[in-house]
Amino acid sequence: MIRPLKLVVTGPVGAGKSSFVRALSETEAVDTEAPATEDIGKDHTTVALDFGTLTLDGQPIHLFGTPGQDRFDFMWEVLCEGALGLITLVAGDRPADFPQARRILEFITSRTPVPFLVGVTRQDLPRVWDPEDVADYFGLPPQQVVGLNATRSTSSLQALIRLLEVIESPGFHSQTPAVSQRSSS
Ligand SMILES: Nc1nc2c(ncn2[C@@H]2O[C@H](COP(=O)(O)OP(=O)(O)OP(=O)(O)O)[C@@H](O)[C@H]2O)c(=O)[nH]1
Ligand SMILES: [Mg+2]
Repeated sequence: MIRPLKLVVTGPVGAGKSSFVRALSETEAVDTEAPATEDIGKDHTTVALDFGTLTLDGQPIHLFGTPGQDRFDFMWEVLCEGALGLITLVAGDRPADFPQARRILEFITSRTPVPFLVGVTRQDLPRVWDPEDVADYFGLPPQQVVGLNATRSTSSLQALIRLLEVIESPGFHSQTPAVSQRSSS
């Protein structure tokens, strides 16, 4: 049996992590949503993990989604153990959440350097940030940032394929570029 590839999806509250796992999973996705105990702008939030599976070109993939809230940051480390790739989602119409996306990415990649992609969700809505501008924000090459609609399986699959390309190509960042590097580039 081919060993499953472990991939993790993270990002701020409401970025589309659970939607992404649900859109991609060929088995019924496991979610752990519970009523939100603080005002996070929605009723339910992931409190432990999302889990889904799919097979791509014969390769089984195990997809783990993290919670978005800081108070569950211990789960970010637990879920990223042994991960071969990471996708950090951020809602393209919520630039106020970009610093939180950066904090999560830094938290994870400073402990576990891992090839990653940034996914800018809600591309189907008006007035969203382009992936190119988000790449600038993160100080990343444009190939490491992709736009998507996380509620759609074709769009989510394209993002997942891009992550696999990043994993296979040398030369991409597996740690978040320092902020000073960004401003000087
Ligand atoms: N139109 C549109 N809606 C989206 C997209 N991604 C997510 N949503 C919606 O945004 C809301 C939040 O999505 P979730 O998938 O629950 O977000 P999450 O990142 O799992 O949130 P937490 O678990 O609370 O951290 C849901 O109503 C989704 O249907 C997208 O790309 N386009
Ligand atoms: Mg969720």
